[in-house]
Formats: sequence, C-alpha cells, structure tokens
Amino acid sequence: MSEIDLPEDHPRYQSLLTRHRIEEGVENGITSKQGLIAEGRGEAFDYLLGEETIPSADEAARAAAAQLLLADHPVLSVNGNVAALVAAEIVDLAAAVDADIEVNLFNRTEERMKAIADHLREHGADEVKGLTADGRIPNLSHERAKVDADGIGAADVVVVPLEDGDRAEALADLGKTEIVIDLNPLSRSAQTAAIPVVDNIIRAVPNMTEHAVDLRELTPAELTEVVAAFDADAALADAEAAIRRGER
Ligand code: PTJ
Repeated sequence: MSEIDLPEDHPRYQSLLTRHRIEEGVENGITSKQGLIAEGRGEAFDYLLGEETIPSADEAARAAAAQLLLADHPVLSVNGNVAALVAAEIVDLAAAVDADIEVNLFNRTEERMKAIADHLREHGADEVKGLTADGRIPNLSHERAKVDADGIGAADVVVVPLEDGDRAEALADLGKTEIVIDLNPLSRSAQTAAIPVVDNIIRAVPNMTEHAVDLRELTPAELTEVVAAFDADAALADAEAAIRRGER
C-alpha cells in the first residue's frame, strides 16, 4: 500500500495520488485554491494523453536535461502545485544538474513562500531562493514580478513548470532560456518555451533527472547537439495530435 492507501497497480493510481497531494498541499498552506483548478485542467489533458509520457515528451525531457547541464546558472522555479506534487523530485533534479531552487508564486504571500521553502527543506533542499526578492521581472505586475537577483534574476536557463503565460513570456523576453513543463501544448507558456515538456510534472521531473544522469559524461559539444536536434514546434504538434486522437 502507498501514501493514499491504494495499491500502486490501481489503474487510476497516479491520478488519485496527484489529487491527494494537491489536496494536502491546500490543507498545509502550500498550494493555492486556484491550484486545484489548475490541477483539474492538467488532469483532463493527461487523461487524453493516456497518462503516460509520449515519445516526443521523452525527447523534450532529454533535451531539457542537456540544456540544464550546459547552463552556467540554471534555476528550477517552484510554485504551490510543484511543491505539493514533486518536492523531493525537484531536489533530486537540482542536485543532478547543479541548479538553484527558487520559490516564485502567482498568488504570492509571505506565509505561502515560507511554507513552501520549509516543505522543500524537509524534502532535502539545502538552499531555497525566492524570499529575498531583491530583483524584478520587468513588465509584470508587482507581486508576480518578484525574484531573487542572484537566483532567477541571474539565471541563464529557468525551468518553469505549470506557469501562467504572462510570466513565462516576461521571463523569455529577458533572454532566459525557458524549459516549460505543461500538459497543455496550446498554453502560452508551452508555446513560449525553448523546450516545452508536455507531460505530467510527476513523470517529467524524475524523467529529466534520469536523462541528466545518463548525459552527464557527454562533452559540451555533444550536449549542444542533443539540444539542437530537438524541435519544439514538432514536439508541440505531436502532443496536440496525440491529445486530439485521444487514444488510450
Ligand atoms: O502557486 P501559485 O500561486 O504560483 O499558483 C500556481 C497556479 C498553477 C495556480 C498558477 O500558475 C495558474 O493559475 O496556472 P494556470 O494558468 O492554471 O496554468 C497551469 C497549467 O499547468 C495548465 O496549462 C495546466 O494544464 C498545467 N498543469 C496542471 N497540472 C499539471 C500541469 N502540467 C503538468 N503537470 C501537472 N500535474
């Protein structure tokens, strides 16, 4: 039995586990109520994708891992849904690619910032950025624009999972290379990303870590080839086609 009292081979196990973690996130002051709505939207896409990592999403995860290994200063951005769903997995990915972890919220309150930072530390994070908030993303309303100057402010590559389109666009406008994890291939965030990973975050993050471990021995030139071989438009079109076919 698992953390939700269901056998792991239950056909709806992943989806029920995800709901359970999000509910718990709301109860613990980590996830916003809007996060429940975002989760429902994601689930619908995941259902149509067969609740599995399609091959083009796996290629995207591999390119994302290569991009993170090439980065000078990669940062993984964490919101209330990400913290509730994959706190330990984010810590593992950060260790595998030597990235910073930064809390960056759409509905920012000091209480949630602190609850999420504590939750990440409980799951093994040494340092959690985002609370200093001495940097700003231009062209975004005040609260949502707050970043750490030596975190997302100084990053060259940022992983932005489950992000709203405005902020994804504003970060891309700053010239940062964006890796977006979003189950909706039509979302502005996915469309803005250099590397869109159209997959459930609970599969995508551990998958990126596995790829990073496999790619670690490659030279920078070889890693650059992995990134260059990835075609974002083709990956988005493939995910949309898979969703429209809805084959399960
Ligand atoms: O914690 P905060 O305050 O920063 O708020 C975070 C939310 C998620 C509420 C906020 O960023 C938001 O409203 O996001 P949106 O605009 O609803 O977009 C969320 C996107 O994530 C949608 O395109 C969903 O399809 C997608 N999504 C939801 N759950 C998952 C997901 N993608 C991957 N894995 C999921 N589990």
